[in-house]
Amino acid sequence: MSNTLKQSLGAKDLVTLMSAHNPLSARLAEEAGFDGIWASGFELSAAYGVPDASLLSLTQHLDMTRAMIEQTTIPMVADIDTGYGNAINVLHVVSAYARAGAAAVVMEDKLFPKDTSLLAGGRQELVRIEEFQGKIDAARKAGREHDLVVIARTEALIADMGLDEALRRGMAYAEAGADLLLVHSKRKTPDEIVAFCARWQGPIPLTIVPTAYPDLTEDKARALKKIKIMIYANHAIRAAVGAMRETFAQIRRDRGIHQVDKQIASVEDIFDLQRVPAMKAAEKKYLR
Ligand code: SPV
Ligand code: MG
Repeated sequence: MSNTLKQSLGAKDLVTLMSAHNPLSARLAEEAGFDGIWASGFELSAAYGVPDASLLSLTQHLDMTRAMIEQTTIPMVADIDTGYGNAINVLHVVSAYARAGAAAVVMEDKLFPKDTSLLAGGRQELVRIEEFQGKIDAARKAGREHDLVVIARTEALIADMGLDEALRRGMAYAEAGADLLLVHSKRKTPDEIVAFCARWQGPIPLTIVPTAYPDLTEDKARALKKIKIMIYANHAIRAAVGAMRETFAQIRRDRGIHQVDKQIASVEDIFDLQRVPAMKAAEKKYLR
């Protein structure tokens, strides 16, 4: 089976992914022209109103990822957190995502249950390098039949273990067969990632998540020469929260919907996003 993410990685110098937490947000990301969708664990946790701390089940995340895949045509990159346990869990989990049609999985080297990466004072404990290499090997095996891309993610910088440890882990994960390395940073400026890129001599390209250091634009990422994927990891849910708050507050202020009606998406817009025109065409054809 051909993997459309692999095609994009071959054709483009930088692949951009936008987060989504349901099929509607995934469809909007596709409409905006991103190369793929990031099935974010943080966003889905937030959508359920719970912390991103291994509280959602595999089934909850997998079902939503599958639903998003069914309603979009661009590649889906699934955030599988720690793989829900050890390498045996990974065999089971990655096989399920591959069969659901994910183009790639991102698996991080934190201990299960994890805590979210950008939380000040969060629990950031990493598993041993050998253990994570086994998990990467298991992910590769489980995804091989579907040509799945395996992205190994190190949280060494998130855990304040320093550049040397991040580089050591990155190299070990490349040796274990990861296709790309995601290196995550919580610094407010791009310096740490820029320094990592300068020292990275591994055989695989990098993936970054610039949430904490928004000044690192796509052009700047390209200029670093080592980055192949850029993930905008939580901008769907943050945009949605901002827009809903504003609209709800205005309705309370105005004591009615007369002002907001022209400012928000029309009902017809939602019909289009639901693919109502396609249903109408099908009615003409099949309802007899
Ligand atoms: C996510 O979006 O779930 C991520 C990125 O893994 S972060 O929240 O920054 O850890
Ligand atoms: Mg996540």
